[in-house]
Amino acid sequence: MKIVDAKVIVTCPGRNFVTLRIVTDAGVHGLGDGTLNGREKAVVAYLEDHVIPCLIGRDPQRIEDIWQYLYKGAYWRRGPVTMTAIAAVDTALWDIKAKLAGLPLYQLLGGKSRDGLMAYSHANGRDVAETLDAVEAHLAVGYRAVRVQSGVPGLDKVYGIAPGGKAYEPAQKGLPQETIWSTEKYLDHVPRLFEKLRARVGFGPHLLHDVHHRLTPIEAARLGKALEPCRLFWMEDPTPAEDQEGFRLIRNHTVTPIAVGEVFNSVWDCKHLIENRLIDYIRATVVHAGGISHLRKIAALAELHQVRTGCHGATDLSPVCMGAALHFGIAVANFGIQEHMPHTAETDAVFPHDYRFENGFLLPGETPGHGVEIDEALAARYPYDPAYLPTARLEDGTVWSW
Ligand code: GCO
Ligand code: MG
Repeated sequence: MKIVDAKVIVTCPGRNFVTLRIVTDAGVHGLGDGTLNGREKAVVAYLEDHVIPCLIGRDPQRIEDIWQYLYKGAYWRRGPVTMTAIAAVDTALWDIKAKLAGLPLYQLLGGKSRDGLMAYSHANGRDVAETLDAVEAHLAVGYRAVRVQSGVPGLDKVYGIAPGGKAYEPAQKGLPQETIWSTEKYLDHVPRLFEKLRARVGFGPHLLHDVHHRLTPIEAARLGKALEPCRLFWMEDPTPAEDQEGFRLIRNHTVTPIAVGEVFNSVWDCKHLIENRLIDYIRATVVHAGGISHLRKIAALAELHQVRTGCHGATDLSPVCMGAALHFGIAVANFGIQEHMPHTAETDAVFPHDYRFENGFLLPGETPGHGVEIDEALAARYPYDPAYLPTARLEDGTVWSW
């Protein structure tokens, strides 16, 4: 069997997505997500100029061999662009293999380890009152776990908050926006928010919070400690994870569980944190961490250290990634939770899929493959529209992590 064609499809049904479609001489094709928010065209060029020419003529059934060939063969290893491109190929090849077998992908990964994937949604509000209402609305539609972000008094634009109660979408059209950040204002606000929240909803629902890389280790330790009485499911990205020993300092001070890894792209980013038991959940996912093949290795290492998965699932990961992540999550032994930020109706129409949300859980479908397709004619009606994630500065003008 041979790969006879491969094509990159870029579409913007509200936000930009990059999709790789691999075609075989067996009449079967596969899809992989290759979206890297704000840097989409770098992956497109990597695939079109450097990967696709090397794929034509290869046997699509040799998934691991092609993975190793693209990783080792490039000489320049790792990095978000490379690993997203490899992920797109790998996901498409798993899709093809499952279609050839006539099985939903999770059957090839060992079959179901559970009945459904507990999902967490995003509740946000401009102030405490609006945030509390938003959390209740998410619980009312069945979520058992909710990530909570709120506006901070004295700060104009804060990560995770949408203007006017709309669904939050971090990337903005045009050049990157600048936002102003104050750690002091944030640290004063967040513990009070969660105290009020627990008083309102009790301890039944799981509550999560994303710090989004903006604290130093000692500040994160203070926040984790202050939040202990509120028993969070996790505190995410408490500090930039390049400084991995910083997590030991956080760990030494708090039992609030820690989730990290949405910007990781290989097992080498995860190794120290997992082996030293510095985190509880690993957030790497299919599209940015080398595809199903590589994510399985990350999860296997995590399993040895009782770290569970918590795959990134923001709207900048396309339905193709979500479909693949659900097949992975239902099969893997150490699943923890799955992020769920529903896509817009326009995006769902471009990417018809068979996964669904039911009663707080996400469920992959039974269609052979990962169950997500692309309507190319519809996709072509939404041309690429440049958009960037915002940037952040401290109140004195110093560039900070957004
Ligand atoms: C999350 C993430 C996202 C990222 C986004 C960047 O936890 O879902 O932090 O909101 O900011 O995916 O592209
Ligand atoms: Mg996050």
